[in-house]
Amino acid sequence: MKMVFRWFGRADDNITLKDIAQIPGMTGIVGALFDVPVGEVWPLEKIRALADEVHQSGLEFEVVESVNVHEDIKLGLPSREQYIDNYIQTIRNLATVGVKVICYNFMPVFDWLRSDLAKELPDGSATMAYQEEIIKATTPVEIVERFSEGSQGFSLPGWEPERLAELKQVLELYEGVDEEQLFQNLKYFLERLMPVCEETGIKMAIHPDDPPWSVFGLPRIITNRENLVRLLSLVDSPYNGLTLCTGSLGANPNNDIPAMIREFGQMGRIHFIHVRNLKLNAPGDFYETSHLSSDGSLDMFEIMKALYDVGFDGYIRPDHGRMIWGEQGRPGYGLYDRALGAVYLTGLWEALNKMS
Ligand code: DNO
Repeated sequence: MKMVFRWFGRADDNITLKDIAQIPGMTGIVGALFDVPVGEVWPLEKIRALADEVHQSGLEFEVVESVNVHEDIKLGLPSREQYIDNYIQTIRNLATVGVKVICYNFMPVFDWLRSDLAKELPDGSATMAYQEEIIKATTPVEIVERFSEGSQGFSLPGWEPERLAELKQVLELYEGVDEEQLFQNLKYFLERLMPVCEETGIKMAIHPDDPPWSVFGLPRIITNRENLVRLLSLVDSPYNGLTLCTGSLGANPNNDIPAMIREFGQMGRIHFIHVRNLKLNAPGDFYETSHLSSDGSLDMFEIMKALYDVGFDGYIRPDHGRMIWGEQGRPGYGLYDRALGAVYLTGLWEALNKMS
């Protein structure tokens, strides 16, 4: 496995590449161009500049998260053709600088969703939380406002202002789209992409829906084992794979994460994994914890063991961390707690390796 760390770029991160390179065991960053509007081609010169900057710090740049998918593709509108052509050109440009995996998601309108971006825990740290009853009592417009107020001045991944500005119209467009239709639209998208993925060697790795159930009446399909099986069979190619996110899928206690890792890992379809822990209070009520097994509801040893047993050789990153030690950072993406998480996961891996 290769341990990597998400970085938002020099212009929009409180963390430097030097900070990241100093984390023990870190091999590379997970990056993106955040100033290209969703749907447009990522220019080669900009990608190259980012890659050069990362390489100069002694880190690799082999994973992109995310190349976001334009809503017209998810909606299956005729205008999707142009956006898919653009996506394909972006894949080609990313391959040119050595990118191997693209993480993306197919969640209508909203990406990850929380009711609280800074819930205070008894130890004084701050974390992100989700309570279904709060979400149910909040309108989509209010949630967008809450995210922008709670973002500490940072942009939040997946919450692109230009898309959310047209919230009402976009939500209306989804009124006729159910889960079945969304699957068909995903299949269409993947079928168009696969030849160029095979040609360039870039693997597509879909991120699960977070949380893994419908929000605001919108369809969500990347939610459980059965739907993941269906997704992989939409196009049965190793280039159609997964970003297995333990925290997203783990919000539903019926999702057995180690079992999923074993099943999909054996098939060679997990290209990237986000490892994070969370504490489930009740269905639809959770908050994110440190990565440590004993702090949350997920067993990190069992997760790492499943990865180890299937011979996982893809990319792994610590996922959301709490704000600790007085850090003022992008919610979920500070330096300290994620660095602790990374080293903890690397330590579990070392133990598994030496015990085997
Ligand atoms: C949130 C992230 C997501 C993820 C996208 C991938 O913190 O896990 O925004 O990057 O869903 O497309």
